[in-house]
Amino acid sequence: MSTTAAATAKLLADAGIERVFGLPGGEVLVLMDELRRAGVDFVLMRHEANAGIAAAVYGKLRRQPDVVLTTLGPGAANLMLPLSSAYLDQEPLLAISAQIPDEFPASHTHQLLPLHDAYRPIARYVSTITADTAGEVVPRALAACMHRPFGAAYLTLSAREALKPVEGGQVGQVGQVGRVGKDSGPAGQIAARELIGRLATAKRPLVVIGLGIDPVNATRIRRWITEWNLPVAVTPKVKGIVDETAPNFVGVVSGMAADGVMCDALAAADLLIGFGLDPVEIDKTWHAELPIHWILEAPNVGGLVPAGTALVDHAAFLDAMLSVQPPAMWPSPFAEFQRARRAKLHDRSGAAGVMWPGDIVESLAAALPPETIVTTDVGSHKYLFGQYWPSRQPETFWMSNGLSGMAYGLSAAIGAKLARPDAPVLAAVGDGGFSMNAQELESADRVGAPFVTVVLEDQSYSLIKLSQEGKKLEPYRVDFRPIDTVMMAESCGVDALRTTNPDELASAAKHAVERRRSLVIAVPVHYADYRRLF
Ligand SMILES: Cc1ncc(C[n+]2csc(CCOP(=O)(O)OP(=O)(O)O)c2C)c(N)n1
Repeated sequence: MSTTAAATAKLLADAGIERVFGLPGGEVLVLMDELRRAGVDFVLMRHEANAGIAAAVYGKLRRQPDVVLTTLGPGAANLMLPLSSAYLDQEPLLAISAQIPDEFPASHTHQLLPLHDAYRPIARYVSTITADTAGEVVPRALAACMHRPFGAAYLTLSAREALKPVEGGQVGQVGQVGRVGKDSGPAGQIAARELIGRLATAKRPLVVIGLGIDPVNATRIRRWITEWNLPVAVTPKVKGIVDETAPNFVGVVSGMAADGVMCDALAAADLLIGFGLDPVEIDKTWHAELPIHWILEAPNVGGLVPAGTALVDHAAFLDAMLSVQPPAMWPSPFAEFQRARRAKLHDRSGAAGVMWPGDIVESLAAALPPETIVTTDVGSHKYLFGQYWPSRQPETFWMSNGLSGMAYGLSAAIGAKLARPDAPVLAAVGDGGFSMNAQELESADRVGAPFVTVVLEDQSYSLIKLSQEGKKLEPYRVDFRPIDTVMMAESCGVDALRTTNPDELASAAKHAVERRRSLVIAVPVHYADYRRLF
């Protein structure tokens, strides 16, 4: 006879889920074992938050929600970060944790937290798995994650309920969880005609592509931008949707390096086209102040749709655009901004004993193939990579930007490498963020997810230090003593080196990728050098 745990495991396996990430407690062992029997691998990690981030990236790359599994109480409490990330960064993530059984005496408060109440505001669907409801609740949770904007669902299953028999062994069948259907009617063509009319008279149009574009439309939007030679900018989370080495690429908007240049470029446009643009990525308020012609396919985070905007099928819209000739020509109207953006990357300070941050990006980009997946953590280095890493292919750049939560980069790299084992993966992290979850290097090595990690060492929370200086505050509690990155990596079983030589950095990274080996490269930088890039 089947149990609730067995039924849950079968439902997940039948939905195409091949891996569950997590960190167990006694209360989830039965479900873990049923997952094993159902052929679903358990990726054991060293912190639930890291497991959740890895699962979300893994799932998004596989175009389905993935699962993070934790124990009750403290393990479940550690899910706040990945569930918040899933909510604000549009990632499909199903979290399942144990919970105290409802039938326990009311006086039993040990490890009892109001988990549903805590996560309901940020999860699309929250429920309890029981013997009676598993067949309905699990598929509903998976589907909720894929309802755009993608997000999180949260389920609990008590250890007692996990063992209960499921009546008749019937739990229903679920197919591969797919995307919710969208309107592909004439709205796309109407929107196309309207925009063509506006483009006919525009001198400085700028297409700004954001998180709301589905990468399945990458080929179409690339064709449109290229054939019409339209100036284009992107937000960090869709870097690679267009080729950033192409001449019509203007830059990355939303708070990265060179943001002043990018904000000036946005203000200089006479037609801003927000293609899937989601303000969740924007740390300033220009999205509400500048007139934007929105081309949205789904609501933005929070269910928000700008007033008067009709949702359109992006594929139908782009097909309509591609069926006509461009209504005008736009010969490099943003050239001055493109030059200013590039110039910052080479405005080196010459500080001794460190590497100029621009050289880190340029040497790695020259050494690694275009299909390399880059993940970043949060801090000054994120601004650097977000603006200057020349992404060339879709879904090759991963950053926490809606939430902007530290400790994302390493975990995201694990999820990315497991989802795309043939792609080289590079994680770029600060020494602050690295010290939050460097122990996951051991997890990565153990589960067969080799990647290159570059740790930009400046012994400070440099982004915060620069902000402190910018506010003319006293230097206060933003520096720390170094923890030896090389020793830390080696203690996790991963090769490591330290260098301030760009050629050595490039060849070490290239060699590690070719040999499919994990490598950590510590690169000393000067925190103040970042100021020159901002
Ligand atoms: C979880 C979390 N805690 C705090 C912050 C605030 N914060 C943003 S950047 C940053 C500094 C990061 O330092 P480091 O990882 O060394 O990177 P760097 O800025 O030096 O490149 C901090 C503390 C955050 N975004 N996320």
